[in-house]
Amino acid sequence: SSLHLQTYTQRALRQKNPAAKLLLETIDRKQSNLAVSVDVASPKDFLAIIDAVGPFVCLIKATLLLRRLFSTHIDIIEDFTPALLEDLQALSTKHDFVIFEDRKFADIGNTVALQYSSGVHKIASWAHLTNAHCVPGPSVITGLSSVGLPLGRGLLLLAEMSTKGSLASGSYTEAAVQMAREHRDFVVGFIAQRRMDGVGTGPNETLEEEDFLILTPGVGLDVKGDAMGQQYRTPREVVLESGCDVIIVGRGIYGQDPSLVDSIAAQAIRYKEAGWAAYLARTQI
Ligand code: BMP
Repeated sequence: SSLHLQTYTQRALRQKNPAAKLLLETIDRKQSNLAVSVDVASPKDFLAIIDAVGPFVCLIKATLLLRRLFSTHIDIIEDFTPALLEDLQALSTKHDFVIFEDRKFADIGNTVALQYSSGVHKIASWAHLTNAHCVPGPSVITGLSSVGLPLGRGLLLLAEMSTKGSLASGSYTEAAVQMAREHRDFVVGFIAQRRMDGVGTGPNETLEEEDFLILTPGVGLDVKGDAMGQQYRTPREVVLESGCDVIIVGRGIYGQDPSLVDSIAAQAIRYKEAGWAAYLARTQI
């Protein structure tokens, strides 16, 4: 299957899941396949970075709200809505970007349904997309889908990781793709390092055309990795050579000093242009 050789516009028309459709339409409208990952500890920096990069991105990946401030299962407790969420949503409207909460759900169906719908963050009420590890098996999808599908949300499965020594490879990745195929209405794609077409199918098996979105972290133009196992590839390697759809960039854009708003915007433009050039090269072959 070569659906990724089609344009984002053509692919948006065929998408049935509202969150996936919105992402493809946003990429097309803003001519940007850049997502910025905002992993900073201060809410002030968090909002300032998003405001600076907002015009140049299709998607913002948030993590601060959950992983940095709360530990596991505390997010099931009801009663508190951080004003930060309202600010994030206001910026999403102002700059026209999709919100992806990088929650990496990985528990039994009943627990993930609670974590997704309730608790401090009520993720399902504001995040267009979220993601899950495949470790629990298909029940993690069933649980999340019971909450997210009626709200028009979409799920990405972690099929591969960018880190050195990742265990998400080979038969694990194949199982992730099979799980996604069984829940095509809610699972819209993968966090992965390459296109997943035909992964896990036998040599003579033919599949219905499938168009999973591939969102790819581990992207950098200046360095090859960090001191803790992260590995970077360029937008060209990711989008043109590996057929991925969205580049997710964090420190490559906000760098060492999250308060330097002008240089952050300049870096965002640089990555946006690199990602778009790689896409044009891919679709114009
Ligand atoms: P950075 O570009 O600063 O390395 O950030 C990458 C972001 O993507 C981080 O938020 C990290 O948690 C996330 N990520 C990753 O790097 N590799 C994966 O395989 C999956 C991720 O979610």
